[in-house]
Amino acid sequence: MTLSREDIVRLCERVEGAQTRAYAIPKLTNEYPQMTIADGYAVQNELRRRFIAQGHKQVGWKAGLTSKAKMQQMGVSVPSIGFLTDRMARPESSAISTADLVHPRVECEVAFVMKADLQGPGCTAADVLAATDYVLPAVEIIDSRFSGFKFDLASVIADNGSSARFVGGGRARYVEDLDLPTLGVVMEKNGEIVAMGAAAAVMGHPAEAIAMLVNILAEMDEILPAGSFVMSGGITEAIAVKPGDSIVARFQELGSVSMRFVE
Ligand code: OOG
Ligand code: MG
Repeated sequence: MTLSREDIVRLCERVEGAQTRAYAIPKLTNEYPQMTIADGYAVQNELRRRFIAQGHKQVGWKAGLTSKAKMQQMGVSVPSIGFLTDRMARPESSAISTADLVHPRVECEVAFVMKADLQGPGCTAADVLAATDYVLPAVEIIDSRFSGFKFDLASVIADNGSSARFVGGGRARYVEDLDLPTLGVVMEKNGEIVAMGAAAAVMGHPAEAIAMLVNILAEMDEILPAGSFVMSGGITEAIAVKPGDSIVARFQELGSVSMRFVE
């Protein structure tokens, strides 16, 4: 780590301001070029601590940058994790305001709900599947707070992996009844197909992304508790949305998730 405790608090306040008041900020590495991934997680952890102190409830975690499409789109090469809270959840079919977002984009993900605690290091996809209660389709609304989408991994991790909103829906299924990697997804915006893919795009199997997440948590002395809602990462690239747009994500075997965006 290169950041002092003062730097961490300072950067956390900067990210918190950008997230809660919806404005863009320059990537943190402009000012702190030595920032490492560990520094990014130190800022993210400080943000999580502050949100929880303000009464937000953590509901789970997300893996990000787990598909080649996303890594190429974002110009990074290692996945990341971020935390999810009750304030980020939105109901299915709802109208989602963009007034409190900077540059929202949507992506299709498979979400896992866990029935047993998981602990790394050494967590495998098989461990994840054994600890999974069920999976359901989800759309994540990510919102990078960095101007012009110019960022690097340390900055995006500090910004909690661009987490902003998420919507779960469709049909919950047991993993043993599905062939997850071959599940197809199609994203429609205003009735037109804008992205499609198969869940294998996420590290060959979305459970691999959850295993990776558990192993990253272990480095921070954290476990993935039973009951957690975990998003395994965008299957396709993220699609920009603006007020007036309506989105339907159709998942083979899992049903669909829809929402519309308003001012
Ligand atoms: C980082 C968030 C990545 C995913 O599913 O890959 C992510 C970003 O693209 O801003 O959530
Ligand atoms: Mg995502």
